[in-house]
Amino acid sequence: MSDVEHEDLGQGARVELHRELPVAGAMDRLLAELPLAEESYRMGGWTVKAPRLVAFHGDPGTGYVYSGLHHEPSPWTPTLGELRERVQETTGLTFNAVLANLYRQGSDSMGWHADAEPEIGPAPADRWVASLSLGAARRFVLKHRKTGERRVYELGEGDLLVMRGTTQTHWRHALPKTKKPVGPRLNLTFRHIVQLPR
Ligand SMILES: O=C(O)CCC(=O)C(=O)O
Repeated sequence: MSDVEHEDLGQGARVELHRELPVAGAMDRLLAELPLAEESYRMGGWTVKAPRLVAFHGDPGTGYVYSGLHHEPSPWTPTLGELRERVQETTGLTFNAVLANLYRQGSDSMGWHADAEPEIGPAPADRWVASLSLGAARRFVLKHRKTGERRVYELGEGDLLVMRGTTQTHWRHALPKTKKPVGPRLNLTFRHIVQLPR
């Protein structure tokens, strides 16, 4: 049984942190299973390479747009399927897609954003995202959109951070670069994608 910490961020935003889920060997297996690839996105008329490698997996029909690009899911791999089960059992939530991000070294990062695409849940209070960390520990930061208030979480191997309620409405999050020597970190954000009428 993992330890769990709950944090009420106000305005209906809630974070839940389950420490040290048993995930031994999962990162090595995922590095062999996932088609992790470089991705580019458009920013102010420029094409920019994302500073990380990415793979998107899920049930059929969970394709959606993030970073300005439409993504179709690859099928679940055996290890992703096992981890989805574990995350669902731990949180009591259901997930039908997962975005994998590989941060190869400290200069790989994720900029400020919220997972607030309508496909994550049209009603903001119903959105939930569970982020499972594997490999090297990195700092994950939440910043309130209006007040700039911050929450910093050191996330290591097996830590599962769940953002619930209106967290994506009032807060943005990022995985900053670090100058410290760090090994690779693989993060899995499990999502519940809702089919929107076309
Ligand atoms: O790597 C992380 O912890 C952050 C991932 C993230 O923000 C995302 O997938 O939206």
